This record gives sequence, C-alpha cells and structure tokens, in this order.
Amino acid sequence: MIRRFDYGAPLKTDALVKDVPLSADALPYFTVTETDGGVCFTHALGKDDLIFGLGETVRGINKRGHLYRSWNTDEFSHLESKESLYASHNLLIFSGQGSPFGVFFDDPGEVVFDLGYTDANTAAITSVNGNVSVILIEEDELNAIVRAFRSLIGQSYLPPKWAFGYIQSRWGYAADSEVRAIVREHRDRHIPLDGVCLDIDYMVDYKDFSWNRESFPDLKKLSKDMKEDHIRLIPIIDAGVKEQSGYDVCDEGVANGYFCTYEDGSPFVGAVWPGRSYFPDFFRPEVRRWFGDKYHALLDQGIEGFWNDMNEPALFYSENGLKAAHEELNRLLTTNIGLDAFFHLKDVVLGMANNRDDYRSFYHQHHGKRMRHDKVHNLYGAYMTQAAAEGLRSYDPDKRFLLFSRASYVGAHRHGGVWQGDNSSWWSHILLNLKMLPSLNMCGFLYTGADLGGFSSNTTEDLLLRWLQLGAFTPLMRNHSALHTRDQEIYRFGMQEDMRNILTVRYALLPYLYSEFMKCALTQESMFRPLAFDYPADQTALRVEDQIMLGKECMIAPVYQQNARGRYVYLPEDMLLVRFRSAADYDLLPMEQGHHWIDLQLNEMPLFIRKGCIIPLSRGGEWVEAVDFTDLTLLGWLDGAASYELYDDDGTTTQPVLADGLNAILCGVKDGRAFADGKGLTVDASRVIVNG
Ligand code: MIG
Repeated sequence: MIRRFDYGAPLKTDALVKDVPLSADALPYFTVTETDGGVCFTHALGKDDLIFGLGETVRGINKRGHLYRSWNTDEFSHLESKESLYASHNLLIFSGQGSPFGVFFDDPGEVVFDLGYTDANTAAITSVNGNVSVILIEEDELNAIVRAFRSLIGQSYLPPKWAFGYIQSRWGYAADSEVRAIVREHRDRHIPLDGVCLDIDYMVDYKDFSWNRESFPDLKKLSKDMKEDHIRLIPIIDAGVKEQSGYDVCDEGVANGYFCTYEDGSPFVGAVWPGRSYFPDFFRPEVRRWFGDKYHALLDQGIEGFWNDMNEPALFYSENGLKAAHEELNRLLTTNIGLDAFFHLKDVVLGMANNRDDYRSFYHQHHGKRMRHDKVHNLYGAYMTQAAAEGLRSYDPDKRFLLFSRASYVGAHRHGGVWQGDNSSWWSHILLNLKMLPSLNMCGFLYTGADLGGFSSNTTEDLLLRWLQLGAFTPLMRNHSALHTRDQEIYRFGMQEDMRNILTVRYALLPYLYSEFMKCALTQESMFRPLAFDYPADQTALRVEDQIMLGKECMIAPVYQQNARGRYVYLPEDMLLVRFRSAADYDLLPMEQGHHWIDLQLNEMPLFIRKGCIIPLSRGGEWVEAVDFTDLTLLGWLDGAASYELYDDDGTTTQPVLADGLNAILCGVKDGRAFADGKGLTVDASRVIVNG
C-alpha cells in the first residue's frame, strides 16, 4: 500500500512519475511535531530494527546509529564523520518488528536524518523548512518495497552498452597527443578499454562547451580516430558558466535572463574553476532546453558521452562572501591577533567555500514562482542532469548516450547515472564503494561506480588491483584520479598483468552484468542488494556489511584490506565460489552455507554463485563491441536443470524491448546437457558442477 501525507506546502520535485493520492489517515509509525520552522517525524526503534536507504552517503548499509543530512555538498573528504555528500536520496526502509515499511521524504531543501544518533532508540527525521510530502510504502518484504518505490519514481536511465567497458580518466589529461598515448598504452598491452574521460583541462579557461584548439586542434578527427579504435571520449561539463563578454554561453544567458539571480534581479556571481561564474537556472524548462542544446557542439565532434560536475552547485566563494571575508581579515590583521582571533581568521577563510549565506542569496524560478535557492538546493544537480539528457535526446532521440553526474536527487536516476565523487586512495573506500551500491540502487541509481584506485591522495598498486576486483562488477568501471596525485593508469604499475587479468574477467562477465543491469532497469529491480533483502530470516545475513548480492544469481565479497591474502565470508546458502585469476584461469569451489575463510592471493577475485543457478561467461574482448554474447560458457553448481535469462540488444537504441522475446534468450542445463533457446547462441556447460 502506498499513501501520501503532506506537511506545510510541499514543493514540486519531479521525483515521482505517478500521483500518489493524499491519505485521509494520520501518518502511522511516526509522531509528528513542529520544530522551529520545520517539521520532525520521530519513530521509536526496536532494539533489533535496521534502517536501509539514503542512497549516496557515508557509513553502513544499515544506516542506524549516525546522523545524515540531505544537503548536496562538494565534499572532498569522505570521512565517516561527514553528514552530507553530493546527493539527497531521502528514502528510508525500516525493518524489524512487524512488517517492514519504506518512507520517502520528498523535500528539496535540507532534511536531517538522526537515525539513533541523539537517542539510540529513536529515528528523528526533520524537514528544516517544514514543506514535505511523505510517501509511505507498506509491503510485506524489503525487495517489494523497493520495487514499489521504483515504480513510483520511474524507469532508470539506460546507458549504451559500451558504457559497461573500462574507462580511463584523470584530472590533467590536456592534449590530443596525451589521449592518443594513453589509448596506445592500453591497446599495445591488451588492457581492455572503451573510454577516456576529458576533465576540465580540455576547455579554454574552463569554459563549458569550449575546447582548446591548440591542444586539441581537431577534436572531430580525434574522436573519429578513437572510435575506430573502439574508444569513446567523455568530456566533463561543469555547472558554472564563466562570466566573460564575447563568450556565447555567457552572453546568451545574460541576454535572456537564464542565470540565477540575486534578490534584486541581477545575476548571481560565484567563483568556481572559470573564476567569476554565473549559474544557469536549470529549474526552468526553457533554460534546460537552451543549456542542453549546447551539448550539441560537442556531439557534432563525434562525442557520445558526458559527465556533469560541480552541480551541487559547488561554490569556492561568492562575490559577497569574498568582500565580507576581506573586511573581516582587514579588521583582524590590524593588531597582533590572539589565538581565538587566529582560529576565527582560519574559519573566515575556509568558510568562504560552499557557504550557507551564499546559498540563501540567490533565486530560481521554480514552476513559475520565485524561490530562494536554499529551499530547493538539492534539486540543482538533478535539473542539470535533466537538461543534459534532454539535450542529448533532442540531438538524437533514438540513441543512448553516456551521462553521469556528481550531484543528484531522486528523479535524476531517469536521466543519467552518478559517480560516487571524490573518494581517496584509502582501503576503507573500497568498502564504502561497496556499501553505497545497494543503497543507490534502492533509489533508482543503477548506473554507478566510484573512482577506482581512489581520487585524492596517492594510490598504491595493490590498492588499485584490489579495487579493480570490486570495480569489475560495477556498471560504471572508471579509474579516475586527481591532479598532482601519482599516475594511476594500469600500465604504470608492476602489477599491470594482474590488473589486466581482472579486466578480462570484467569483459567475460559482460553478458551477465549487462543482462542483470538491463533486466533490473526494465523491471524496477535492484542489481545490488543487501543480504538482508534476500535472506530476511537469516539473523547473520541481516547484518552483513561487506558482502552484497549481485543480480539474481550471485553474491560478491571483495578483499578490502591491505596485505590480506583472503577474507572471511558468510554464505547464507550453499554457493559455488569462482576464484578468478583471469577469464581463462579460475577455480570452482562448491561451499556450504556458513562461515568460511577464503584464501585470495593478490591476483585472485571471488564471485559466489548461488547453488542451483548458472551464469554465462563470454570469451571476453578488448572492448565491449568485441565481446560475443552468443558464445558462452555456463558456470554453476547444480542439482538438476537450471536456466538463465540472457538479455541482449544492439546496445545503442533507446527503446529496447524485453517482453517480446527479441532480447530475452534462455540458456541453461538440462539432463546434464547445455541448451540454448535463442538466435545463434552456442553454450557450453563444461563449467557446471553437478552435485558438488
Ligand atoms: O574541484 O574537474 O569530483 O572528479 O576530477 C574539483 C576536476 C572539480 C571534482 C570532481 C573530480 C574532477 C575535478 N572536479
């Protein structure tokens, strides 16, 4: 059952695609109280209750025991103590006493989730502005709650098939020759590769939709040559538009009044990479259309994918903030300052970035009404993603483009994917990457992944290798690192052969990964799920934080500790361990339900297949289009017959069909023999173990 309860005057967010009727009942499960300008929902937690959801956040899969704040933030340090990252995904799922229930707080302003932090036995959710639509979902099991929520928020974005390939990225790639050299290094060493990201360095003065004609003299030729080598270029687009007369995006935006404004109607100025910048008011359809169409300039050069950054929006400082800081510093520096004043001085300087006063100083037009930014802050990135998606659609409505964003709100999942932002080259961030996957899926974000190897600080080769062993399963598989950090491309390291072998596993698994992704997107399922969702009666499985389900058939449990040569794994049922060294070299080890220590050398990555299930493995390839989805080996541990529904399509068109059998192919094992019910499919069941 799905019901809506409104408080204050809820704002339109476009999170839902279906209307939920307003309930005449009182909101169950929660006590509702007014706070200073806001509204607070408290729920008494049983001692064994678990809380899931919240999408992109720090900490656990079970969110209980911390305070989270929906306030999209350019957070460059994903420490446990942080309350906000780049996204606001206000879904909670409570599980414990009685039937589970889901609750979505549809509110584009600040929302605080105190989940047993102030009081261990109370969950208190506060809408700071008091204008919130509460959507309550009651179903008898956890996966059904997610399905119900997902059908309310609409189908997830479908990337092209090539976007499941390995992507190399780095802040600092600055020239045509550099891109070609990186690709050459991969191809020469047979390291699979499908894309290269261009970070802000390709632009002129960080101006959106510009590219440097000296370092990229012929972008069209570059992207054509790359495409012939099965590589796509993926340029970045930032939210802020450089203030510079003569720059068309700036001039048009000013002339048409497309930018966010101060209270007096003049355009708001904030500083980001281009220096003084304007911020398109993506809330307005005509602004989205205008900005979205700007992507066509790059599409005309043969580009097929983009990433949108800085769209929280990040603000290094504002004009007013800088002025106020100047005055304060001048005042402080007139005397030899004491310690208190010194720390205050530091706060003044550091506090200029992403300052709350700045977010209160500019305005949008939101559904015809003037709206102060802070009331709708968490929607900015979502509307930028929508602008880009609409621009891509208007360029070619039949084509799937790659698009992923840093900031998001529920609803943006229909338009693009998200990457998990500026993590660090820390071992704990492999685990953080894993934990975000199921939570993001619950909120509709299926196309996602983290910066493999870590963004900030220097990576080590064992860290990158282990991280690739998780990244091999994530839809977005991208190695990305920050300017001035150690070079992080696979071929820089002694362990490159092991890393390459992990990529062969990724490409061999593509028929499975692509099938599971597409089936989940088309049927509102999650590709990654907490064990608690599939084994709700298993008290151990309920609290597992470092293993997750992958698709219907598998579980993953990566190694995430330095110098570990294995790990403990809990198997909620009998499973077949596939211990991969490469796509062609692996052991199959049937294992019984229970606790196990699994030996995993640095070059070994585990995948667990549920007993009775089979998965397809292709022969791989050095780019996605080279992977033959019809020539498959089946892996599994079977008692009898088993089948797998393989999904395949052309990988590029926007209207794939699952139901008519065109894309769904059944393959499997019956009476010990492999069978295939589909076009030109050959399957070999040589890797199926019958009865251990
Ligand atoms: O202020 O474009 O998260 O992936 O490399 C940093 C430079 C801006 C932040 C993104 C990161 C990207 C970087 N950007």
